[in-house]
Amino acid sequence: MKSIYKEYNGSWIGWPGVAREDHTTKELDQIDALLGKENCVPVHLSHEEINLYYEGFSNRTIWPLFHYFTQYADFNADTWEVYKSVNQKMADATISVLEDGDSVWVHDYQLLLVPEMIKSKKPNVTVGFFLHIPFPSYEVFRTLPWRKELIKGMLGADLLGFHVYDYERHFFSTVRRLFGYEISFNQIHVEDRIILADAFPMGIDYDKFHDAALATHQKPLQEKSRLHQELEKYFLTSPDRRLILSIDRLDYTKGIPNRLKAFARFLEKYPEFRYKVTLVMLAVPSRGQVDHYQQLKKEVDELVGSINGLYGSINYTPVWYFYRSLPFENLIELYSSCDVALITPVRDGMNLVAKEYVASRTNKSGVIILSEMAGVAKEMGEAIIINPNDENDMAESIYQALTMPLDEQRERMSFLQDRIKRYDIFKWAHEFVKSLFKARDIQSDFLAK
Ligand code: GDG
Repeated sequence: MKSIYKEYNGSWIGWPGVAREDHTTKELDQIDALLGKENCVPVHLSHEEINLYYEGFSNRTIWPLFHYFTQYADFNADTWEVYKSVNQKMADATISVLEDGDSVWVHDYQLLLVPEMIKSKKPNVTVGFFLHIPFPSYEVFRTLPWRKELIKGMLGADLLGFHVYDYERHFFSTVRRLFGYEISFNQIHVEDRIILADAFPMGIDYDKFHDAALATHQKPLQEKSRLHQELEKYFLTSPDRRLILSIDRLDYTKGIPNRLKAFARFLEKYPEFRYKVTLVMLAVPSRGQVDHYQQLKKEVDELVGSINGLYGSINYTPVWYFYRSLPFENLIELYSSCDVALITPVRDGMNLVAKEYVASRTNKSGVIILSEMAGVAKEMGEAIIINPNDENDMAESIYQALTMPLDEQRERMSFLQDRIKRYDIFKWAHEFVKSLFKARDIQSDFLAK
């Protein structure tokens, strides 16, 4: 987003990620001054707001509900109140730097009420909104006590963006069922306003990943990171060794236990691959304050332990498990060293890891096993598409990936690379901004009639 807000001479408004009480007034002033130099407008939050708004309503209610984990969704009137008040704070901070004729782009599920809060005070400002997670089916969304308020909030936007058409379709049916507004093609008619909705599959900075992967290969051995040297040694010990990669935030939507169980099933069914195939699993700590995340961590730790206990030996560890985040350089080394990417979310708005893996495969080898529940699956017909709830099928797909002829891998990867390179992050952002201006023009034509 950096390039976009600089290109349009914009301001970046948001929470700087630290609690207000943890800093003195002098430190906060220094933070504000530094951010101000970059045209960033900080909105400071207290511990209580972070707890109830961010960890509370955002991550204990909207996140599980929108990812179809209805049993995890906590419907709590206290967190809802704070969600509203923090959204108002964000809207007020935005309004304070807005002038008539400006455009605003609001991002994601933490700010669903902000579009309407801005629009009601600044009707001559064009508001765009992009949702980075799925929008669920109405049958799931309707369980939320504040369903109408959230939709009203989103409908303050002139343009609503989703990763894929399915999410847009669910949103339309929700709007129709809750408010009965007329919808034709991708336009929602709300009294004297026309609101546009569209799918914008988010891309990545393709060249950044591709160039970094090329640079990694070209480095002399002694300049490579320790991780990379170890990876190369691993392959040297036996040429038929293979690595399968798994990278996510440790989140229950990512299907990490499903993946581990499928890998165990694969080792059980195909013993000839034991000692040859290792699953490299990077799980980045995330939302550790929320209980469901703590339970997931325990489940994953136990599964890794049991697979390594059952199939490991003194010189073979089936799962290399990293519970931490790694620097970008190591991420690239993993992407470019692993033969297979195993990406099995049970729900995922898009999933950028799949695209980053594709961009990093400079020699065009490599296979992606991809859940049909990820938005990215719509753009990746050349991957091996699986249902993450079908352990047997996933185990078979691991076998298929590891035995896929190189020519076929290259053919599939070429198609994927062309597509992901063409619709990269810059194209995505420009397409959104272009549509936002179009939404503004449609609205003014409509009012002029
Ligand atoms: C949400 C939606 C949607 C991961 N580990 C490390 C690291 N990463 C980076 C990856 C990738 C990003 O984090 C993860 O992005 P995803 O898209 O896979 O998933 P979410 O975080 O859940 O993102 C998702 C996305 O928003 C965008 O709209 O695709 O569906 O859930 O970029 O590279 N980066 C570094 N070290 C790590 O250890 N440096």
